[in-house]
Amino acid sequence: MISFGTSGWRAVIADEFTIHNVRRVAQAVADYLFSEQKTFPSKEIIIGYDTRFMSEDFGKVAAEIFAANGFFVSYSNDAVPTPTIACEIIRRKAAGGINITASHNPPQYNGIKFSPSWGGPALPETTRLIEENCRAIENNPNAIKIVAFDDAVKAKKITVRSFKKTYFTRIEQLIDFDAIRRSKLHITADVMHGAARGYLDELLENNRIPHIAINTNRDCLFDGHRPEPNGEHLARLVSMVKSHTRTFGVATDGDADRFGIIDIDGTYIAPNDILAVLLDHLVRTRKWNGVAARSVMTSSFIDAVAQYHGVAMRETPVGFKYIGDILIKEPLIIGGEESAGLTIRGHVPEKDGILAGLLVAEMVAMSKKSVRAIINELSKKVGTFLTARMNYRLSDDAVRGIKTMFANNPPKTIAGNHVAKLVTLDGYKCVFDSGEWVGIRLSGTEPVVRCYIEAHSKKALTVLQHAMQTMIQTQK
Ligand code: VG1
Ligand code: CO
Repeated sequence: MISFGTSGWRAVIADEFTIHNVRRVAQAVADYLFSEQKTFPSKEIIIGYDTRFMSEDFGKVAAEIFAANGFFVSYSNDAVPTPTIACEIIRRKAAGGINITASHNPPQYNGIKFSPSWGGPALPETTRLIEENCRAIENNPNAIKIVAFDDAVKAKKITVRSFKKTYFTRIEQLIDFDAIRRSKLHITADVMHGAARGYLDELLENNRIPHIAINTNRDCLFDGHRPEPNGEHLARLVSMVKSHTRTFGVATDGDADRFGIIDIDGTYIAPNDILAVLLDHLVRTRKWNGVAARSVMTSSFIDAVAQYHGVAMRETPVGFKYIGDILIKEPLIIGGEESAGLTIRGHVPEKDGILAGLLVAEMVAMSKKSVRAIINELSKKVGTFLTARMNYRLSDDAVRGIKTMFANNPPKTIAGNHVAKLVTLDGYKCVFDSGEWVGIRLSGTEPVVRCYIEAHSKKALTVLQHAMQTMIQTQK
């Protein structure tokens, strides 16, 4: 059973993530393009991969299928960020692209992300058809067409390329590297052994920004933890930033579409806060107006900033595909998610951790203040928003119990707070009269239930955390 979750298909290597299943998915995507989508800009497919175990080999396996199906494949010569693939799909007017990656998941996983010609992560209406094709192929193994990689290269059906140039040009158009250079800010870049190596560090090098890059070697075990740039996994970056003056830390996840920010004093800054301060920064420095977007479990700090500047807000289900879709259709200034994904006007409809880190560096450089100071100043104008996110591994029975409770008898009060609104865009979000809220949903990338909380004070945050903990534990 191959299924696409919040972003792509992910599975444990050698269990479900096998060469055979990669062939199935590639054939299913090829079938989708020919039979369901019918028209696409060209017969070109972009193929990239991350730094995981055998990712480049799985990429070749996919290339062999697309070439045999009559596509011209641009196969990356190295591990490549997901946003770089998005950029290349759009520049080459390709039919789409795939990335062999399991993003921030633990090392045992690999996966496939598919983006159609518009460059953003495929929407559910697309992945549903691909899943159906996968099932049809399972019953008819002859449906898979294959040509040997080297033969296809000789026949010019597959070309091995670097996707760097266009991407670097784009980032250099969007980021004020001169401002960063003039500020004499030093940057420590933690690429977490992932696909930003050779990208984030090279961009800093090419633009003469004093920097140190860490964890640039390939390590398929990612130092023993998943390559997710949150507070738990950036100890080395924190200690480097603490031991150097005027140094700011940026990190990226396994496929470089998420960011992690370590302020100049060595503290980790929540992505929710970054989205809010960046909207303010973009409106003030770029003079942009239009709309901003966030997924449902993301903090309303950005809403408050949007309201302050007269910018309209859009709320989406979880997953960057929905934000990407808004970027294509509306004058988006910035769109983001609490999980540390964002993109801005003029960029691809895909989240980009490299762009995000550099944009925060630009903001710090221009304002000559720490990120914390910028957040505090903004909070004085629009209010304080504190957030928490908890993950629970629950039994199937417990998950069913929670679902049934919210579907049939959603709580009317939680920890004494009256539920004023129940948002059901993705899971359940209970918004209280005060605007504080709690949310609960099933992850589409990991076998966990996620619980999200937003409050206006530390005390309220703790009270709500306990209430949710109790609610979830009584289901076990
Ligand atoms: C998580 C995040 C979501 C993000 C998705 C893909 O999904 O919550 O915001 O878009 O991962 O990120 P879920 O369903 O597990 O909560 V990535 O960097 O893995 O492509
Ligand atoms: Co990612």
